[in-house]
Amino acid sequence: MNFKEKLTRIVKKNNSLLCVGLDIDKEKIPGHLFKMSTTPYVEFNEMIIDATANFVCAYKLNMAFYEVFGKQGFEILEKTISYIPKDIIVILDGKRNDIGNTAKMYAKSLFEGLNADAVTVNPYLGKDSVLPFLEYRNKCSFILCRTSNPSAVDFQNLAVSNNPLYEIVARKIKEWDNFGNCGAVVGATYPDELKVIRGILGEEIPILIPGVGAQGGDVEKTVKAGTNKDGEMAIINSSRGIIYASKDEAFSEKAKIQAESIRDEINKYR
Ligand code: OMP
Repeated sequence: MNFKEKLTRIVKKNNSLLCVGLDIDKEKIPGHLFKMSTTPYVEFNEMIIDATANFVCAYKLNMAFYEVFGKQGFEILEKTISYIPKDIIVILDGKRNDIGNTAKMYAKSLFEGLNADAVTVNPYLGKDSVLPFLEYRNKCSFILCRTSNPSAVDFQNLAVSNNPLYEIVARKIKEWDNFGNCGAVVGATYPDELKVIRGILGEEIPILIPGVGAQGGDVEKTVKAGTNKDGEMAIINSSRGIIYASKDEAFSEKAKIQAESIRDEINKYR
């Protein structure tokens, strides 16, 4: 089964475009877990997964939040990935890239070593750096197009041949999508740009859209601008807004309520 088939199935099964970001942070994880468990981060992720798995199409693990723990972080990452139900999409978010020879190793480590369904890829080095990721035809490479942070404008909105750079990147993503395994990353905090990018990408290319929740992206505008005409091909991520909804012992119940409520809000506008 390829990535889009897997995505379509889980979107239908859970009636959801929601992606929960498992960005573990020592400062934010409920304190009692450190007293009751020798593996508090794994425990935390497993409880969040148990609570939210019926309301998501994907989980996104940002590598930085695991790499910060060194060897132990890698173990937490592996255990968490293996705990995620097999029909749910796993996105490894490392925004990787380098020259082709090195990019090949990044792609291999994420897709083969860690068995990701999808990854995030930086397009700054151009086509030959992205191609090693696209060799994995059954997976998906989400290419950074218009990020959610305020300083995204520094480069991404610069006019190149009279077009903002993010439009040129969107056209390249469309051009590189020969095997139906390209996606784009566009922040929910810029719905106008998101709409333009959806127009360039057409109906079939999935967009990973982070920025609702803690970063304040508007759910209605995001859904209307980012989905295709069938209300699909968008994966809308919230990390802190869901997993850290509460720091008390009922944290996973609160995360569940939050995930269900965002899932339903997204569906209202599809
Ligand atoms: P919250 O702001 O806590 O919901 O987390 C957002 C997650 O999405 C983090 O893991 C970010 O690194 C990631 N992200 C963005 O916030 N903005 C982007 O433009 C791109 C990403 C990403 O590629 O996932």
